[in-house]
Amino acid sequence: MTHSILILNGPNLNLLGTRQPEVYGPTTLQDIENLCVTQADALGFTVVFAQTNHEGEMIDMLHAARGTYDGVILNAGAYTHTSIALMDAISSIMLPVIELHLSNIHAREEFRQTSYISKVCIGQICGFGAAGYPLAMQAMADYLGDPL
Ligand code: CA2
Repeated sequence: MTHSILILNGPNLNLLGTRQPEVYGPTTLQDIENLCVTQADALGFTVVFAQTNHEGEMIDMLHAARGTYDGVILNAGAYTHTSIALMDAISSIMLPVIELHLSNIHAREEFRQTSYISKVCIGQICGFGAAGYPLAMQAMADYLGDPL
């Protein structure tokens, strides 16, 4: 058996590398997916990488994750700062969820310094750009331990 994880990306992250590279860098979401696949091979994980621009779809995907994946790495984008529904979905699924951000949300505008989801996630990684994704995968591997 191997661990299976979902890496879920939220609104506007499909635009990475194509607009505002001065804010979020030149890396595209496809580049990040490639990094994650490489890290999954190194960790012996099965990984599914997904993105949605829709809050309800993100919640549906989290509900469906229960029973399918061992953990979730979530870059919820701006829904991080707005969505109690997302917080409720995370707490309902009884799976370890790692909150991930490319940027250091604590060093940005005040409205980005609030996260509704931090309290229901096992931890947060932010500020390391695309490198945060493999870091989060390593953290999930450490949290899950050896597969049965
Ligand atoms: O730093 C992160 O990963 C964020 O989750 C990114 C979100 C932002 O709303 C969060 O506060 C922090 C935004 C992603 C938007 O990405 C864009 C990429 C290219 C052009 C415009 C937006």
